[in-house]
Amino acid sequence: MSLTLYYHPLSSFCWKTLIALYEAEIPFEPRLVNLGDPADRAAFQAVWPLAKFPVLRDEGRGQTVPESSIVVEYLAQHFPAAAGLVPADPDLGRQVRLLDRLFDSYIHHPFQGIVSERMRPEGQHDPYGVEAARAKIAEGYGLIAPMIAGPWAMGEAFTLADCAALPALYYADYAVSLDAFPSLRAYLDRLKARPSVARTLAEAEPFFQYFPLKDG
Ligand SMILES: N[C@@H](CCC(=O)N[C@@H](CS)C(=O)NCC(=O)O)C(=O)O
Repeated sequence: MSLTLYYHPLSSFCWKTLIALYEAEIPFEPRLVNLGDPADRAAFQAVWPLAKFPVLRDEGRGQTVPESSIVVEYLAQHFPAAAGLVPADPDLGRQVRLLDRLFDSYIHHPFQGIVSERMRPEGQHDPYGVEAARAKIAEGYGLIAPMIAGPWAMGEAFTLADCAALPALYYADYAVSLDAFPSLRAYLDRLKARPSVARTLAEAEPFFQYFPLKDG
């Protein structure tokens, strides 16, 4: 098979690309990377030295594509079924990329910081940093909520912005409840019911026991 996705089923940024692949029904070989295994980590580092997933390898075109948003851009560029994920219209395309960036920068990344903090050794915790991250997420919710057109981020079309929204909102809800933002909660519920998303979440389910914030 020409496409290989280096990923982990629990990885939030991998979800963005899995949703895009399932949305467009693009066949690919899933290559689960166990970063805790030194040999597997080294093999992955030979593909992408930063050892951050997702990474898409397209043997047919001889391309290695890192970074979740860039993977979705690549799919939209080369696979007609994925073209609508990043609208060709420059203004619509810019709005989709803006939402993708806002979800990543103001919800997803601060949430990652909270998870990393939870995994620090005793004596190395940073409660001030966690509070700052939580405040940033709440600010992100407030910023983005009025920008969601409905039913999807851009209206009727399902795009990269929705692929980015699901992992950000799904996971951040564990750190800062969406209850104060009913329109975002409703949007997250609609996303969860989307077949590409439901499949992504079902595949993550067996690994969820390893998610550090699952018990609050
Ligand atoms: N900006 C990157 C972020 C990728 C990222 O942070 N991936 C995490 C998993 S969600 C990872 O690889 N973590 C492993 C590590 O940092 O060692 C993207 O959009 O793909």
